[in-house]
Amino acid sequence: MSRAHSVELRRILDSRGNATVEADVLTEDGGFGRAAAPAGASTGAYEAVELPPGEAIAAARRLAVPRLEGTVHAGDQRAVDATLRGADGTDDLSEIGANAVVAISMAVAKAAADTIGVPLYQHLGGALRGPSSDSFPVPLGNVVGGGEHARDATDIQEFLAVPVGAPNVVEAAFANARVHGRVGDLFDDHGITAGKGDEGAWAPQTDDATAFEIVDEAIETVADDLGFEIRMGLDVAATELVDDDGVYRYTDVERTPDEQVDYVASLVDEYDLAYVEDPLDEEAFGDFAALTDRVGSRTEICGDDLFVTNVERLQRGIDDGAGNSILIKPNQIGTLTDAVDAINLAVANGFTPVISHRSGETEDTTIAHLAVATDAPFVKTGAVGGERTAKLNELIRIADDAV
Ligand code: 2PG
Ligand code: MG
Repeated sequence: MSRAHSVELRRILDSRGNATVEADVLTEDGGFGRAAAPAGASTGAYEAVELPPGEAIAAARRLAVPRLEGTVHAGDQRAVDATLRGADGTDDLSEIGANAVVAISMAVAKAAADTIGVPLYQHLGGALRGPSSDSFPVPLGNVVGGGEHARDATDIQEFLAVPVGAPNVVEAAFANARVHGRVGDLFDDHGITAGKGDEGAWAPQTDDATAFEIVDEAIETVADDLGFEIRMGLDVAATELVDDDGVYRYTDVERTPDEQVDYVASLVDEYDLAYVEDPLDEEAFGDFAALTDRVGSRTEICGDDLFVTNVERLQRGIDDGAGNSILIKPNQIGTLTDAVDAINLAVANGFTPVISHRSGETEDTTIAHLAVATDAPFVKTGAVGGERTAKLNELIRIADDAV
């Protein structure tokens, strides 16, 4: 194994034009890794703490870098991440900042992979785990969105294309791009103005009901053209809709928690939804359980703000039957080890892990490798836009290695 020789940090631009943290790691044997932290807009209250990048970098240089350089073996990710946690000393990484911590954690993993000359997915998954051509993470493609990701658009944050019948990841990625294109044409045909939101999805000046009809039609047309099944998914991001009194406030309608459960269950039936993320508030374990009880046998009820990639919150969800799926965002919890622990706990308990980007992204492709390494059934990457296609194109390249 090779020790970390140097850890350098800098501020770079993310896809929204905000500053984020990038880390460069060099090992003693010349392995190099570079990674950058993404950032959320609809962040959960229980996420690890992101600091202003300048502060995070200064704190990391003072507290973490001296403990890593010349000391820790880059190939021992668990030891690297324990060192990062020890240097920070808080549960929510508020001393160093989860943005600096996750950038270093991911950059070390890449440097370790480079040192031994293997792809990152192979290093993360253990030497034996490679991609297989018949099992690949299905990309969830964001084709229409609003909420915190776009002004004057839908209340529901993300309408997703889910190409469950695609024969391989290449066909799946192109199917999502095609649905995105078809949706744009349909908005045009209907005279609906649509810009683009933070993740490249159309941000139409219309209501959720119209968006459902248009996405449904686009998916049906593209599925017919391509000859495989594509379904619809949602990220409701309901925490952003709920007020202090617990009522879900949409532009034209209010729903009590019980009505919200009924509404989402009716959407699952009406649109045959394959996936529903954060249909309820981040505190609403009981309502998640009620919804999962009703529709969990035919769709993924995924906790993002609910679980924040945190094993303690996930364990509560498992105990309560709240959801049957967990969104995995490494920056939500801070290290790759924590993210992998959440994936393993999920899989051991029949919960589906979904590896995810953030609305503020960079060209970093770590999540593509993490999805392949852990054999995750889904990866949420967006459908179009350079920082989104960076991940999709990396999945396509990885697929070339498949046996
Ligand atoms: C989400 C994400 C990514 P954000 O809610 O799932 O789509 O958005 O990064 O803004 O939390
Ligand atoms: Mg979400």
